[in-house]
Amino acid sequence: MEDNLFQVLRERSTDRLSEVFLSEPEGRSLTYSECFRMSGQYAQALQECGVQEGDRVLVKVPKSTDAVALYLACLQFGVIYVPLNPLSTPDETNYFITDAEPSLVVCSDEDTMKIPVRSETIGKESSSLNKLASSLPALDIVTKRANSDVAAMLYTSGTTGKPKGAMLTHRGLIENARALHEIWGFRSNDVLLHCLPIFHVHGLFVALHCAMLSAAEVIFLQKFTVSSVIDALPKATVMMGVPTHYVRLTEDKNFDHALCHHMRLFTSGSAPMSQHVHKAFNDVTGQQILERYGMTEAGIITSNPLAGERIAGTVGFALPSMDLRITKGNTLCASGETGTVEIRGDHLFSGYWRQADQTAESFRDDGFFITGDIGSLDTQGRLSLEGRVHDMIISGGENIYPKEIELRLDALESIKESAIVGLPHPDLGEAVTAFIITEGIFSEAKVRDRLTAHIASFKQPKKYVTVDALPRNSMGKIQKNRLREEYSSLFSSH
Ligand code: MLC
Ligand code: AMP
Repeated sequence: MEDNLFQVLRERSTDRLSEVFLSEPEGRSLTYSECFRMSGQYAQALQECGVQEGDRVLVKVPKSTDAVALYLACLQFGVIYVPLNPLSTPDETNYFITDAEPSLVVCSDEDTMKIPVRSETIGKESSSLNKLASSLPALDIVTKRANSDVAAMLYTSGTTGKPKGAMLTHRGLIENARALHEIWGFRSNDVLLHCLPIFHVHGLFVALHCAMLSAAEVIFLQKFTVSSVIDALPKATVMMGVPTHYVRLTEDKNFDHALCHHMRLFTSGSAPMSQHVHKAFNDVTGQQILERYGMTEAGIITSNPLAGERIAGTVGFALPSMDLRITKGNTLCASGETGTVEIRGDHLFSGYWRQADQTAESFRDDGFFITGDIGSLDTQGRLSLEGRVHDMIISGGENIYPKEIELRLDALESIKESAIVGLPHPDLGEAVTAFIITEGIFSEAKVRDRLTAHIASFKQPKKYVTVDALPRNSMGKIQKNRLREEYSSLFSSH
């Protein structure tokens, strides 16, 4: 039974069931016992809907306490939780449905998309799954899971532009949660300020599991806004964010030292944080952000220390349970040398859903996973990241793959050719930029409209730059690095 993540999370709150788990500043507060009752009822409801152990349940809903309870219900009942960005377009959603073959899709009542398989809604008392669940007794038993059983599947894009489902096991999630809980010193009187989306590993696993392992309170914000974070900070002790959150906070005149002096920890990750932002945050608050590095396939991989020196520009040491090495081809790099980051450990995913070839390609024979990140280790074992092998863009902590957008643009009559590049952006870290060669009459508004039907809004190019030709090397390959260099100040505020 120890092998079901739900069991591990529930056990930790045995003595604290009447304590607040999720408190929404504008809404209700749920205690641990209320949340587990809700998840037990959702687990019964899943059963009523014909969902069976090992099935996939695809969940495309805005952030809510219901969504958290549904996640826990899926764990408890032994079905695979597949969260989607609620901004996903019908095109994107249909791809995920075809690929994951869920036996149930859960969306919000506002979602007008026609779902080709059984679907239910949550989020309101009148939503179909809420109504069904509230009419049922809570399931108490927890489905036994084996080490390799998959708890959740999160889609992560690929260089081909087709997202792949990373299968995360109960065991892997338990190990990562325990390791983080330990190294970040979580305790029951912590109050976690939760302003992240809950369809990524960061907001769903890293943040929630750390708090749940101490049965601590979570201030559950619907989304990140500077004002809601400033309002909630006085009650919090820990905040987890992406660099864009800290950039925006630091720039606000109401954000100051007094607001943060009681905080014991600010963590950042999911995207690189510049030394400038580290320093600006430190100047305003007197606090040193703890930067850590993770990815969907592995959870958190490295972290700066809680006690001990946190160095801006490095992502710290490998977690105790993680082996990490830097390689160039088949050679191990010496300290200081730059190469590909490879990792091995119990936290790792068990493969890409129905993609045996892609899974095999991402692992070495000795079990190391090739992350696609480039970095170097110093003599003490601190990792510094220096880029990525593939031309993935990270905008505000969201990953965007150029290929997916280029294929859409190239299919339009007014665009002969395109190259999508991430350019430095003071707020988002990188901003999606389209370099295009136009044909006939080009209208940016029309192109945006056409893309809207296919790709989620956060992936839309922030700027279109019309060029006569795209720079190419002697093999004919577009030299995106030249575009990145030449246009590096396109978004700079100065
Ligand atoms: C929203 N928009 C974005 C965007 N987020 N555009 C570019 N990049 C983004 N990240 C667009 C919307 O599509 C919308 O477009 C407009 O901005 C306003 O939407 P919004 O929801 O009001 O945006 P905002 O609140 O400003 O969101 C920005 C943000 C958010 C940074 C607060 O994106 C965020 O919380 N990001 C966190 C992502 C995260 O948790 N990543 C973890 C990945 S896990 P329009 O056209 O409709 O106006 C991982 C592993 C690890 O990487 O290590 O953790
Ligand atoms: P995802 O596929 O959404 O899980 O994103 C994982 C990627 O985010 C990693 O492979 C890194 O490229 C990047 N990432 C995560 N944390 C950091 C960090 N602290 N600094 C730089 N890049 C990071």
